[in-house]
Amino acid sequence: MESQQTQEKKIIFSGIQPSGHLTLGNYIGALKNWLKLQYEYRCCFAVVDLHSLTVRQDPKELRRRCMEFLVQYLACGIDPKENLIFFQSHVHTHTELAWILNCYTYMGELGRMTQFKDKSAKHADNINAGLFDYPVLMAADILLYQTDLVPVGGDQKQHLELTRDIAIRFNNLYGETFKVPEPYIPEVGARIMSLQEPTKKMSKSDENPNAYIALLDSPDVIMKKIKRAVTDSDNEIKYAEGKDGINNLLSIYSSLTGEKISDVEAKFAGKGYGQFKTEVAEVVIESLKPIQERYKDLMNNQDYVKEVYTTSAEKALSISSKTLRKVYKKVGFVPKA
Ligand code: ATP
Ligand code: LTN
Repeated sequence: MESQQTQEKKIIFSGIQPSGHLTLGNYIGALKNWLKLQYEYRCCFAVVDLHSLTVRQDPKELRRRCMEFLVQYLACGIDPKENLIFFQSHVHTHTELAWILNCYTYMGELGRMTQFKDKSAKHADNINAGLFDYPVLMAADILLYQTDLVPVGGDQKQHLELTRDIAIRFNNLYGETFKVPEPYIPEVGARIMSLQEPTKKMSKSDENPNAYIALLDSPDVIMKKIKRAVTDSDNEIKYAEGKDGINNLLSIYSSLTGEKISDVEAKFAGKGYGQFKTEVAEVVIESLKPIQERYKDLMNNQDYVKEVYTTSAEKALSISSKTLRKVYKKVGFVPKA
Protein backbone atom coordinates (compact mmCIF):
# COMPACT_ATOMS: atom_id res chain seq x y z
CA MET A 1 0.00 0.00 0.00
CA GLU A 2 2.73 2.38 1.04
CA SER A 3 4.77 1.73 -2.08
CA GLN A 4 1.70 2.30 -4.22
CA GLN A 5 1.20 5.68 -2.53
CA THR A 6 4.86 6.54 -3.08
CA GLN A 7 4.55 5.73 -6.75
CA GLU A 8 1.61 8.06 -7.13
CA LYS A 9 3.42 10.98 -5.56
CA LYS A 10 4.77 13.62 -7.91
CA ILE A 11 8.50 14.10 -8.10
CA ILE A 12 10.80 16.87 -6.92
CA PHE A 13 14.47 17.37 -7.69
CA SER A 14 16.62 20.15 -6.28
CA GLY A 15 20.26 20.73 -5.45
CA ILE A 16 22.72 23.20 -4.02
CA GLN A 17 26.35 23.41 -5.05
CA PRO A 18 28.88 22.98 -2.22
CA SER A 19 30.65 26.31 -2.59
CA GLY A 20 31.14 28.70 0.35
CA HIS A 21 28.75 28.37 3.30
CA LEU A 22 25.05 27.52 3.19
CA THR A 23 23.30 30.81 3.87
CA LEU A 24 20.01 32.19 5.03
CA GLY A 25 19.35 32.97 1.34
CA ASN A 26 19.67 29.29 0.44
CA TYR A 27 17.47 28.38 3.40
CA ILE A 28 14.67 30.84 2.67
CA GLY A 29 14.87 30.52 -1.13
CA ALA A 30 15.22 26.75 -1.39
CA LEU A 31 15.58 24.57 1.73
CA LYS A 32 12.48 25.89 3.49
CA ASN A 33 10.35 24.84 0.55
CA TRP A 34 12.05 21.47 0.42
CA LEU A 35 10.92 20.98 4.01
CA LYS A 36 7.41 22.12 3.21
CA LEU A 37 7.02 19.77 0.25
CA GLN A 38 8.99 16.74 1.40
CA TYR A 39 6.03 14.58 2.46
CA GLU A 40 3.71 15.58 -0.35
CA TYR A 41 6.21 14.73 -3.11
CA ARG A 42 8.82 12.09 -3.71
CA CYS A 43 11.99 14.17 -3.43
CA CYS A 44 15.59 13.92 -4.56
CA PHE A 45 17.88 16.43 -2.88
CA ALA A 46 21.47 16.40 -4.12
CA VAL A 47 24.66 18.12 -3.11
CA VAL A 48 25.63 19.04 -6.68
CA ASP A 49 29.37 18.60 -6.30
CA LEU A 50 30.02 18.29 -10.06
CA HIS A 51 28.61 21.78 -10.54
CA SER A 52 30.93 23.26 -7.93
CA LEU A 53 34.01 22.35 -10.01
CA THR A 54 33.12 25.13 -12.46
CA VAL A 55 34.89 27.39 -9.96
CA ARG A 56 38.33 26.35 -8.63
CA GLN A 57 38.08 24.34 -5.41
CA ASP A 58 40.67 23.07 -2.98
CA PRO A 59 40.13 19.25 -2.97
CA LYS A 60 40.46 18.82 0.78
CA GLU A 61 38.11 21.68 1.51
CA LEU A 62 35.63 20.56 -1.11
CA ARG A 63 35.43 17.08 0.43
CA ARG A 64 34.78 18.56 3.88
CA ARG A 65 32.23 21.03 2.57
CA CYS A 66 30.33 18.37 0.61
CA MET A 67 29.82 16.42 3.83
CA GLU A 68 28.88 19.53 5.77
CA PHE A 69 26.27 20.47 3.17
CA LEU A 70 24.69 17.04 3.16
CA VAL A 71 24.59 17.02 6.96
CA GLN A 72 22.99 20.48 6.91
CA TYR A 73 20.22 19.17 4.64
CA LEU A 74 19.51 16.56 7.30
CA ALA A 75 19.89 19.05 10.15
CA CYS A 76 17.30 21.34 8.52
CA GLY A 77 14.85 18.46 8.83
CA ILE A 78 14.88 16.69 5.47
CA ASP A 79 13.65 13.20 6.29
CA PRO A 80 15.84 10.51 4.70
CA LYS A 81 13.18 7.86 5.25
CA GLU A 82 10.94 9.59 2.76
CA ASN A 83 13.43 11.32 0.43
CA LEU A 84 16.69 10.67 -1.36
CA ILE A 85 19.66 12.72 -0.17
CA PHE A 86 22.87 12.11 -2.08
CA PHE A 87 25.99 13.44 -3.78
CA GLN A 88 25.53 14.10 -7.49
CA SER A 89 28.94 12.56 -8.33
CA HIS A 90 27.81 9.22 -6.83
CA VAL A 91 25.18 8.79 -9.54
CA HIS A 92 26.95 8.51 -12.90
CA THR A 93 23.80 8.90 -15.00
CA HIS A 94 23.93 12.68 -14.41
CA THR A 95 27.07 13.23 -16.46
CA GLU A 96 25.99 10.70 -19.07
CA LEU A 97 22.68 12.41 -19.76
CA ALA A 98 24.41 15.79 -19.68
CA TRP A 99 26.53 14.73 -22.68
CA ILE A 100 23.47 13.74 -24.68
CA LEU A 101 21.62 16.95 -23.81
CA ASN A 102 24.68 18.98 -24.83
CA CYS A 103 23.96 17.89 -28.37
CA TYR A 104 20.46 19.38 -28.13
CA THR A 105 21.41 22.74 -26.58
CA TYR A 106 22.63 25.75 -28.53
CA MET A 107 25.63 27.92 -27.76
CA GLY A 108 23.40 31.00 -28.11
CA GLU A 109 21.06 29.72 -25.39
CA LEU A 110 23.91 29.10 -22.96
CA GLY A 111 25.55 32.44 -23.74
CA ARG A 112 22.39 34.26 -22.65
CA MET A 113 22.37 32.80 -19.13
CA THR A 114 22.75 35.55 -16.52
CA GLN A 115 24.56 33.27 -14.09
CA PHE A 116 27.16 32.49 -16.77
CA LYS A 117 27.64 36.19 -17.48
CA ASP A 118 27.93 37.06 -13.76
CA LYS A 119 30.31 34.21 -12.97
CA SER A 120 32.52 34.86 -16.01
CA ALA A 121 32.84 38.47 -14.92
CA LYS A 122 33.70 37.35 -11.38
CA HIS A 123 36.17 34.63 -12.45
CA ALA A 124 37.61 36.25 -15.58
CA ASP A 125 40.79 34.14 -15.28
CA ASN A 126 38.87 30.86 -15.39
CA ILE A 127 36.01 30.97 -17.90
CA ASN A 128 35.99 27.22 -18.45
CA ALA A 129 33.71 25.12 -20.66
CA GLY A 130 32.04 23.67 -17.56
CA LEU A 131 30.92 27.11 -16.46
CA PHE A 132 29.32 27.62 -19.87
CA ASP A 133 27.78 24.16 -19.87
CA TYR A 134 26.58 24.30 -16.26
CA PRO A 135 22.83 24.63 -17.11
CA VAL A 136 22.92 21.46 -19.25
CA LEU A 137 24.16 19.38 -16.32
CA MET A 138 21.41 20.97 -14.26
CA ALA A 139 18.86 20.00 -16.93
CA ALA A 140 20.18 16.43 -16.79
CA ASP A 141 19.82 16.39 -12.97
CA ILE A 142 16.20 17.34 -13.28
CA LEU A 143 15.08 15.42 -16.37
CA LEU A 144 16.62 12.10 -15.26
CA TYR A 145 14.01 11.73 -12.52
CA GLN A 146 10.96 12.71 -14.61
CA THR A 147 10.68 15.63 -12.20
CA ASP A 148 7.41 17.53 -11.84
CA LEU A 149 8.58 20.37 -9.61
CA VAL A 150 11.87 22.13 -8.87
CA PRO A 151 11.91 24.26 -5.69
CA VAL A 152 14.57 26.95 -6.13
CA GLY A 153 15.20 30.64 -5.51
CA GLY A 154 14.29 33.26 -8.12
CA ASP A 155 17.80 33.34 -9.62
CA GLN A 156 17.31 29.84 -11.06
CA LYS A 157 14.18 30.65 -13.07
CA GLN A 158 16.16 31.18 -16.26
CA HIS A 159 17.93 27.82 -15.90
CA LEU A 160 14.58 26.14 -15.37
CA GLU A 161 13.20 27.71 -18.53
CA LEU A 162 16.16 26.36 -20.47
CA THR A 163 15.61 22.90 -18.93
CA ARG A 164 12.01 23.03 -20.13
CA ASP A 165 13.09 24.11 -23.63
CA ILE A 166 15.58 21.24 -23.87
CA ALA A 167 12.96 18.72 -22.69
CA ILE A 168 10.36 20.00 -25.15
CA ARG A 169 12.90 20.01 -28.01
CA PHE A 170 13.91 16.41 -27.30
CA ASN A 171 10.29 15.26 -26.91
CA ASN A 172 9.37 16.89 -30.23
CA LEU A 173 12.21 15.08 -31.99
CA TYR A 174 11.83 11.62 -30.45
CA GLY A 175 8.37 11.47 -28.86
CA GLU A 176 7.44 11.76 -25.16
CA THR A 177 10.65 11.08 -23.22
CA PHE A 178 10.93 13.68 -20.48
CA LYS A 179 8.41 15.20 -18.11
CA VAL A 180 8.52 18.99 -18.57
CA PRO A 181 9.19 20.36 -15.04
CA GLU A 182 7.74 23.44 -13.33
CA PRO A 183 9.70 25.80 -11.08
CA TYR A 184 8.51 26.35 -7.48
CA ILE A 185 9.70 29.74 -6.24
CA PRO A 186 8.70 31.31 -2.90
CA GLU A 187 6.46 34.39 -2.97
CA VAL A 188 8.41 36.11 -0.21
CA GLY A 189 12.15 35.53 0.00
CA ALA A 190 12.85 34.33 -3.56
CA ARG A 191 15.80 36.69 -3.55
CA ILE A 192 17.36 37.44 -0.18
CA MET A 193 19.84 40.27 -0.61
CA SER A 194 23.39 40.82 0.61
CA LEU A 195 23.47 42.51 4.02
CA GLN A 196 26.30 44.76 2.83
CA GLU A 197 25.13 45.57 -0.71
CA PRO A 198 21.36 45.06 -0.63
CA THR A 199 20.98 45.53 -4.38
CA LYS A 200 22.93 42.26 -4.91
CA LYS A 201 21.69 38.81 -3.93
CA MET A 202 23.07 37.16 -0.79
CA SER A 203 25.63 34.73 -2.14
CA LYS A 204 27.21 31.87 -0.23
CA SER A 205 30.60 32.42 -1.82
CA ASP A 206 30.77 36.15 -1.10
CA GLU A 207 34.27 37.13 0.00
CA ASN A 208 32.85 39.35 2.73
CA PRO A 209 31.31 37.17 5.48
CA ASN A 210 29.34 40.19 6.73
CA ALA A 211 27.30 40.04 3.53
CA TYR A 212 25.61 36.75 4.46
CA ILE A 213 24.30 34.81 7.44
CA ALA A 214 25.62 31.26 7.39
CA LEU A 215 23.26 28.61 8.77
CA LEU A 216 25.99 27.68 11.24
CA ASP A 217 26.82 31.23 12.42
CA SER A 218 26.70 31.60 16.21
CA PRO A 219 24.02 33.83 17.81
CA ASP A 220 26.61 36.55 18.54
CA VAL A 221 27.81 36.62 14.96
CA ILE A 222 24.23 36.72 13.62
CA MET A 223 23.37 39.64 15.89
CA LYS A 224 26.50 41.54 14.83
CA LYS A 225 25.97 40.94 11.11
CA ILE A 226 22.34 42.07 11.19
CA LYS A 227 23.15 45.11 13.32
CA ARG A 228 25.75 46.07 10.69
CA ALA A 229 23.38 45.48 7.77
CA VAL A 230 23.31 48.40 5.35
CA THR A 231 19.96 50.26 5.43
CA ASP A 232 18.98 53.87 4.67
CA SER A 233 18.71 57.09 6.61
CA ASP A 234 14.99 57.81 6.61
CA ASN A 235 14.21 55.61 9.62
CA GLU A 236 10.89 54.27 8.41
CA ILE A 237 10.20 50.53 8.50
CA LYS A 238 8.28 50.22 5.29
CA TYR A 239 8.60 48.07 2.17
CA ALA A 240 9.24 50.56 -0.63
CA GLU A 241 11.29 51.17 -3.74
CA GLY A 242 14.83 52.27 -3.00
CA LYS A 243 14.73 50.87 0.56
CA ASP A 244 16.55 47.66 -0.40
CA GLY A 245 18.16 47.03 2.98
CA ILE A 246 14.91 47.42 4.94
CA ASN A 247 12.93 45.47 2.32
CA ASN A 248 15.41 42.64 2.75
CA LEU A 249 15.11 42.57 6.55
CA LEU A 250 11.31 42.70 6.22
CA SER A 251 11.39 39.74 3.82
CA ILE A 252 13.63 37.75 6.15
CA TYR A 253 11.37 38.45 9.14
CA SER A 254 8.19 37.72 7.18
CA SER A 255 9.49 34.53 5.65
CA LEU A 256 10.76 33.10 8.96
CA THR A 257 7.72 34.01 11.05
CA GLY A 258 5.07 33.47 8.36
CA GLU A 259 3.66 36.95 9.11
CA LYS A 260 2.65 39.07 6.12
CA ILE A 261 4.97 41.96 5.25
CA SER A 262 2.14 44.47 5.86
CA ASP A 263 1.62 43.01 9.35
CA VAL A 264 5.34 43.25 10.10
CA GLU A 265 5.32 46.89 8.96
CA ALA A 266 2.36 47.58 11.28
CA LYS A 267 4.08 45.83 14.19
CA PHE A 268 7.18 48.03 13.85
CA ALA A 269 5.44 51.28 12.91
CA GLY A 270 7.10 54.19 14.72
CA LYS A 271 9.96 52.02 16.04
CA GLY A 272 13.62 52.63 15.24
CA TYR A 273 15.93 50.63 12.98
CA GLY A 274 17.99 49.53 16.00
CA GLN A 275 15.10 47.74 17.64
CA PHE A 276 13.89 46.30 14.33
CA LYS A 277 17.33 44.87 13.57
CA THR A 278 17.57 43.30 17.04
CA GLU A 279 14.20 41.62 16.58
CA VAL A 280 15.06 40.39 13.08
CA ALA A 281 18.30 38.94 14.47
CA GLU A 282 16.40 37.22 17.30
CA VAL A 283 14.02 35.58 14.85
CA VAL A 284 16.95 34.38 12.74
CA ILE A 285 18.81 33.05 15.81
CA GLU A 286 15.72 31.17 17.04
CA SER A 287 15.05 29.70 13.58
CA LEU A 288 18.60 28.45 13.17
CA LYS A 289 19.06 27.14 16.72
CA PRO A 290 17.40 23.72 16.25
CA ILE A 291 19.27 23.26 12.95
CA GLN A 292 22.60 23.98 14.63
CA GLU A 293 21.84 21.56 17.48
CA ARG A 294 20.89 18.73 15.13
CA TYR A 295 23.94 19.49 12.99
CA LYS A 296 26.28 18.86 15.94
CA ASP A 297 24.61 15.53 16.75
CA LEU A 298 24.69 14.37 13.14
CA MET A 299 28.35 15.28 12.67
CA ASN A 300 29.06 12.86 15.52
CA ASN A 301 27.11 10.13 13.77
CA GLN A 302 29.00 9.63 10.53
CA ASP A 303 27.91 6.00 10.11
CA TYR A 304 24.29 7.06 9.93
CA VAL A 305 25.08 9.86 7.46
CA LYS A 306 27.01 7.46 5.24
CA GLU A 307 24.15 5.00 5.27
CA VAL A 308 21.79 7.80 4.14
CA TYR A 309 23.83 8.94 1.16
CA THR A 310 24.84 5.45 0.08
CA THR A 311 21.34 3.97 0.00
CA SER A 312 19.93 7.16 -1.53
CA ALA A 313 22.49 7.08 -4.35
CA GLU A 314 21.70 3.42 -5.09
CA LYS A 315 18.01 4.22 -5.43
CA ALA A 316 18.72 7.37 -7.44
CA LEU A 317 20.86 5.34 -9.84
CA SER A 318 18.13 2.79 -10.32
CA ILE A 319 15.45 5.44 -11.03
CA SER A 320 17.62 7.58 -13.29
CA SER A 321 18.98 4.62 -15.27
CA LYS A 322 15.47 3.96 -16.58
CA THR A 323 15.35 7.41 -18.16
CA LEU A 324 18.88 7.11 -19.51
CA ARG A 325 18.11 3.73 -21.12
CA LYS A 326 15.04 5.24 -22.74
CA VAL A 327 17.09 8.14 -24.10
CA TYR A 328 19.86 5.88 -25.45
CA LYS A 329 17.24 3.82 -27.23
CA LYS A 330 15.47 6.86 -28.69
CA VAL A 331 18.62 8.42 -30.12
CA GLY A 332 19.54 5.15 -31.81
CA PHE A 333 22.26 3.47 -29.74
CA VAL A 334 22.50 -0.32 -29.90
CA PRO A 335 21.08 -1.74 -26.65
CA LYS A 336 23.42 -3.71 -24.39
CA ALA A 337 22.91 -7.45 -24.81
P1 ATP B 1 27.27 30.82 -5.04
O1 ATP B 1 27.39 32.16 -4.37
O2 ATP B 1 28.28 29.85 -4.59
O3 ATP B 1 27.10 30.89 -6.51
P2 ATP B 1 24.49 30.72 -4.23
O4 ATP B 1 24.41 31.30 -2.86
O5 ATP B 1 23.98 31.52 -5.35
O6 ATP B 1 25.94 30.18 -4.50
P3 ATP B 1 23.40 28.24 -5.23
O7 ATP B 1 24.09 26.95 -4.97
O8 ATP B 1 23.61 28.86 -6.57
O9 ATP B 1 23.75 29.34 -4.14
O10 ATP B 1 21.86 28.11 -4.96
C1 ATP B 1 21.27 27.11 -4.18
C2 ATP B 1 19.78 27.39 -4.03
O11 ATP B 1 19.58 28.54 -3.20
C3 ATP B 1 19.09 27.72 -5.35
O12 ATP B 1 17.79 27.19 -5.32
C4 ATP B 1 19.06 29.21 -5.37
O13 ATP B 1 18.03 29.71 -6.17
C5 ATP B 1 18.83 29.52 -3.90
N1 ATP B 1 19.39 30.82 -3.54
C6 ATP B 1 20.70 31.19 -3.63
N2 ATP B 1 20.88 32.43 -3.19
C7 ATP B 1 19.65 32.89 -2.83
C8 ATP B 1 19.17 34.12 -2.32
N3 ATP B 1 20.00 35.13 -2.09
N4 ATP B 1 17.85 34.25 -2.06
C9 ATP B 1 17.00 33.23 -2.29
N5 ATP B 1 17.39 32.04 -2.78
C10 ATP B 1 18.69 31.85 -3.06
N1 LTN C 1 22.16 25.68 -10.51
C1 LTN C 1 21.61 25.55 -9.19
C2 LTN C 1 22.05 24.31 -8.49
C3 LTN C 1 21.49 23.12 -9.16
C4 LTN C 1 20.12 22.74 -9.19
C5 LTN C 1 20.07 21.54 -9.94
C6 LTN C 1 18.96 23.28 -8.65
C7 LTN C 1 22.18 22.20 -9.89
N2 LTN C 1 21.33 21.24 -10.33
C8 LTN C 1 18.86 20.91 -10.19
C9 LTN C 1 17.76 22.64 -8.91
C10 LTN C 1 17.71 21.46 -9.66
C11 LTN C 1 22.01 26.76 -8.40
O1 LTN C 1 21.38 27.04 -7.48
N3 LTN C 1 23.02 27.47 -8.74
